[in-house]
Amino acid sequence: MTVIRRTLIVCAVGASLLASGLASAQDIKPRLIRFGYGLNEQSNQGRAAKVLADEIEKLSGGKMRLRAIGSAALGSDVQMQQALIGGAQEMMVGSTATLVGITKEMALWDTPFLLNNVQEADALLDGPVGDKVRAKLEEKGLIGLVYWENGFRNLTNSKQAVTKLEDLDGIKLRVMQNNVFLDSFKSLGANAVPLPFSELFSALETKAVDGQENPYNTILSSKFYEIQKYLTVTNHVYSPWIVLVSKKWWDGLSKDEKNVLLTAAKTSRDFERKDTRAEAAKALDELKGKGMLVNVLPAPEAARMRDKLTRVNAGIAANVGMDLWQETQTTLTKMRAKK
Ligand code: KDG
Repeated sequence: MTVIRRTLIVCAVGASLLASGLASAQDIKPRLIRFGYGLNEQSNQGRAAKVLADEIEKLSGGKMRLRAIGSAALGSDVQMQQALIGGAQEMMVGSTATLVGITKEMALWDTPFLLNNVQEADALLDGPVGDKVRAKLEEKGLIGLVYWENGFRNLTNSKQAVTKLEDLDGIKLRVMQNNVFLDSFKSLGANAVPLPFSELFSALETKAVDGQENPYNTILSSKFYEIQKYLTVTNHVYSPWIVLVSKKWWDGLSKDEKNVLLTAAKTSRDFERKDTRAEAAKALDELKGKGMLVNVLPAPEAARMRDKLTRVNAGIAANVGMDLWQETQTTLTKMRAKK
């Protein structure tokens, strides 16, 4: 059946339903959702966006349709956050680190070496502490549905293997647009350069910056191995992503529509974490296979890094509020005591 013939049939059915009053125009036209993200379609972020779209279509019976638009085509994280607040875009996923300018409590997730493993990450993010931080977004015009996993961050650069902190001296290191990352890497002696993710590949390619830090999956899916020779395993911070909805748009949804989004978001979260972890387990070998020279920061140097980086903790605690900071530490201490 040709497309034209199929379209004509749909129009005819639609017209008859409208005429019969059996369906309003709204019933036929699905509610469209523009969902922006920064990595490419082949990344863990892109795969989870597709799961989210499929789930929303299934749960709504086709009445809601999410269009996943990757590679920062709708703008950087910061630009998309503003578009959601203004109601010009419905949804996005992006880094919690770039949200600190809107909701200071998000800085909690920038705390160097806060989390030892992904089990702690899931428990904290999906528990009372994570809920409290998400809830702070609402007064700023954003609804945080769920956290996805970006992952533990590691250093890459084009100049030399980083085997001691002094090797970072003078390295132009791209960091996310976030003061904790800026201050952290300045304290390590790097020349920290804040840039949106969408500009990172070209900045590395033109040597505007020498290095960056991201999880293995991003280094792989964004092909940083083509322009970064050295990868130093530091796992210096666990980065979440967060799935956001425009509150202006959210407030116009029915209860059922909100439930569809929340249920689909939770399914996408569970898929994304599983997929991200499976990919990360293989990514290091794949990066070696792509020619990257990988070294693990020696333990004494890692201890020096931890000592230097955790000096930002007092500032983070003051920023997020001592109650939230204390609740976070208590939660982690209790989790670790059970081991
Ligand atoms: O949109 C991409 C960013 O949200 C994400 O990858 C954040 O880790 C990040 C970075 O380095 O910008």
